[in-house]
Amino acid sequence: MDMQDIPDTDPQETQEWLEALDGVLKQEGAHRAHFLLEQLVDKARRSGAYIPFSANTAYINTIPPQLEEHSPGDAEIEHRIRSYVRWNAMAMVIRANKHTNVGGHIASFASAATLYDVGFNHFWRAQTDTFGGDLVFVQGHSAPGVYARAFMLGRLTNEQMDNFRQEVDGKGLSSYPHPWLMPDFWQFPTVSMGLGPLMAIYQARFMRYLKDRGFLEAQGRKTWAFMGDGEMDEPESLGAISLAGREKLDNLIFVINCNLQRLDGPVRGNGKIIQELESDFRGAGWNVIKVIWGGYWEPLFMRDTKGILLKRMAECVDGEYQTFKSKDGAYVRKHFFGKYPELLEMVSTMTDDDIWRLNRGGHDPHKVYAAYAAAMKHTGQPTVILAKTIKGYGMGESGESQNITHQQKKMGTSSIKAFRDRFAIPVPDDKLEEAPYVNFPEGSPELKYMHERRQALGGYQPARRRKAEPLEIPPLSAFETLLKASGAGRELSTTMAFVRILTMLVRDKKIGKFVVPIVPDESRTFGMEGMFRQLGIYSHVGQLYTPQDADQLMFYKEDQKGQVLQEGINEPGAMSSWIAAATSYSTHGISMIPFYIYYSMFGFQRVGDLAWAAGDMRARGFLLGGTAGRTTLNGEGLQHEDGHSHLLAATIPNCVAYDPTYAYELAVIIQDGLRRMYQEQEDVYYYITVMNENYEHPAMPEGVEKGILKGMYLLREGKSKKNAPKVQLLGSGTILREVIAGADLLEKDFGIAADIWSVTSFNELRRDGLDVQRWNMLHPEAAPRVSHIETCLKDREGPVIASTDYMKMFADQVRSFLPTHHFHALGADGFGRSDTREKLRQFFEVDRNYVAVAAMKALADMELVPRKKVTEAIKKYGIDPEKPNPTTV
Ligand SMILES: Cc1ncc(C[n+]2csc(CCOP(=O)(O)OP(=O)(O)O)c2C)c(N)n1
Ligand SMILES: [Mg+2]
Repeated sequence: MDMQDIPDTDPQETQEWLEALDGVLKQEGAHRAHFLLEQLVDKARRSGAYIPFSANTAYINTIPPQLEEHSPGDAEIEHRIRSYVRWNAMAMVIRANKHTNVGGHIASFASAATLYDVGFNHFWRAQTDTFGGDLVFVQGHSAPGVYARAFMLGRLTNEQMDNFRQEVDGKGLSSYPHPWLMPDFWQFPTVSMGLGPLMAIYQARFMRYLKDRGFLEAQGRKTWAFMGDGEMDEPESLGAISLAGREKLDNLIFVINCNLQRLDGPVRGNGKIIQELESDFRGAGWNVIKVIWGGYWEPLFMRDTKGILLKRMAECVDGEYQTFKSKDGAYVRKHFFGKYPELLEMVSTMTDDDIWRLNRGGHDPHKVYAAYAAAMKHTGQPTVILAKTIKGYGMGESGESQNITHQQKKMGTSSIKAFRDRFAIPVPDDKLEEAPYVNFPEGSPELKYMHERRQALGGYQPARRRKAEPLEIPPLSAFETLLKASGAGRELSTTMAFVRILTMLVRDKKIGKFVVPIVPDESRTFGMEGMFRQLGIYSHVGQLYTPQDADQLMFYKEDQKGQVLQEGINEPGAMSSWIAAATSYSTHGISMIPFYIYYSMFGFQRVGDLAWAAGDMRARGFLLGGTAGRTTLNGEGLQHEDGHSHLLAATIPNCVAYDPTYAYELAVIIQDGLRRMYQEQEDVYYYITVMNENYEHPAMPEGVEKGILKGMYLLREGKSKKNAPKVQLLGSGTILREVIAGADLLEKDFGIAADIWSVTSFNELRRDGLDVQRWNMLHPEAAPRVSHIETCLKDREGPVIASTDYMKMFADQVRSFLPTHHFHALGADGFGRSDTREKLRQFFEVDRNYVAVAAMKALADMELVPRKKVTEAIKKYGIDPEKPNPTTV
């Protein structure tokens, strides 16, 4: 039963208890009262009473006025600054949309202006030589407010402001925070709702990891994350809050701008988003600070001795609160206070304007300051500030508190005029329509104040660091054992080869300590459990128990200095950890080398949007898609067998993806990745698939390193009698081995010479090919450039047949660079299923037999062999021509 539903069967007794509590509160204070109440509840529970936990407090500010810390700032100057920022943020959207239709948002920042202003003026410390800086996740579509302030500080020009959302010519400003587009300014992309909150939690956790491992000093740095109340609908927004609570991340502060609206309408019209979030966060172990009411309400609270005002505030739902602020003081008097005669009486001496002025907490800089100050001091828990505001604050009839406000990019002249008057902006009537920017002149107290405040906090924000000290990368020879043949009968998978490489890397004197192995509860799947003991699993509190396997060599060791991040069954969290590590060069000036290994199916498909954000953030690190391939992970079936992660990887412009077959290829790829990302500091990241099929690995042939990196090299030259037809066979990953077997069949059964090419990256071949094609199109009279794949195949005879463990589209990517070759791609299209590898490869038509048949058919099409030879091959290899297409069964 809800508290409100329990009837008061003995009001006099209730009164006595309340008076007793009042006495304690007055004489001994809130802490003592809290203690006694907890004792009472505890006693009742121990006596067998069922008293369900309520995580909610009253619908009032968490910090009572007498405990508010006061801002040392000059409130009047700050008000003027904030007013100008508001105006410029609005003006840049209006101006950009006068002659274009690029869009933008006014209402969100209008509701959040005070929340940002107080942070910029008093709390957010910049990165300096001696201080690491606070990390601030700005709500994506509040970006205009941040630009407006930067403009007033002289960090952005008039021209840039006018080119808001017009980036192509290089003088514009990004629609939202995008490090890819403004690499010196924005640190964190946030506009895909939910990713900001999730990534912020893991940034805070990674900051602590770096401190616990001795990379950073304890400086009291904070991660601040701003988000909308509608954004909290995203599972990603709330999905990791228990981790933050459990790990007691007191370096993390969430500010949720509760303007009660999202894009279409109210967030919780029939409820209260602040109360809902309060219980969510409190239940997850957070310190919750509600900033609901502004200072103008205080005289009314003082007179509310019977709690009727509080009762009214508690019963009113968000839908009503929104409607009130879309009307006027008279409406609020009638519909809010008018419900109870006592309340009407309470406001009888107030004018409608006075009633209208009763403000919300998030618009009161004193309340916001007090909340931020309390959050900064709070220890042992992360803090969430739930600030109640008005969406479209100041937009008046053009949108204030209206359901349409989110997408307003234009305002009528009368609204602009009202905005100007409300915030006292010095723009004359005849200029209103063009909404000119306003600035404080050089030498003015306001401009001085703005600069001084930032100087006191170490410098300007936002700001992003592009590079860190390069690392000294081991040469390829460091991986010598992997460059040699594995030896007769010594079979291993590329996953095992990867673990060997990783083990060598963590032992490297120069870079070993920077390596961050990350797993989502899959270490044993990939044979990495040896690292538990060797490196330790990171845990801020160390290990508070004797592990079950303590007597074993490779026991489950948790350690405050542990290097491995074991994220639990949580791919989005593990990916966020990887992003934090992969951007550490920028956020902390320390290049970390994260290797995140997971089931390839639970990679891009599961966390694709985070992978996209990682590209935007210029993340540098390695993603390892383990147990990859539609037919190689054989027994796990439809949900596990990945035949498309490479195609998804290809969608990310700076993700470099490889599908290697042999240990030496893997070593070459990882060594060069380290060089590119940590020595040359290129803003790319790697996706490498590794498999669980065991086989022998040959020694690296002479001179193939460049080809491996470019995407293909000649593995074996076809040998056959003179004038025999020739084919070019391409393969990647484990299916390369089927291709080799297919070549043997062709030679043995039909006397055909097959050259075999190991294609380590169809994705890279395509990028190179497209680049060359483009250049040639634009330089029609110059000597044409030649792509790597053309260089490899242009003088080679015969059709080209490719087979992979991925969809046909994967190999088909290179088709257009071979205009004169007959090209045929085999691939594993369709839903996977469990069976043996052999059966699966037959089912998906990517095995040796299909390679041979496809080659024969291509030769027949080119009239190099008679058609009946193809039929003969089909028969010989036991293929049923009427077998259904695997994509349809
Ligand atoms: C994943 C995702 N879905 C949808 C959107 C489109 N979108 C942008 S803002 C917005 C509403 C945001 O509401 P809220 O979080 O309450 O922020 P406010 O503007 O009210 O501060 C939506 C749906 C998005 N940016 N990202
Ligand atoms: Mg909102």
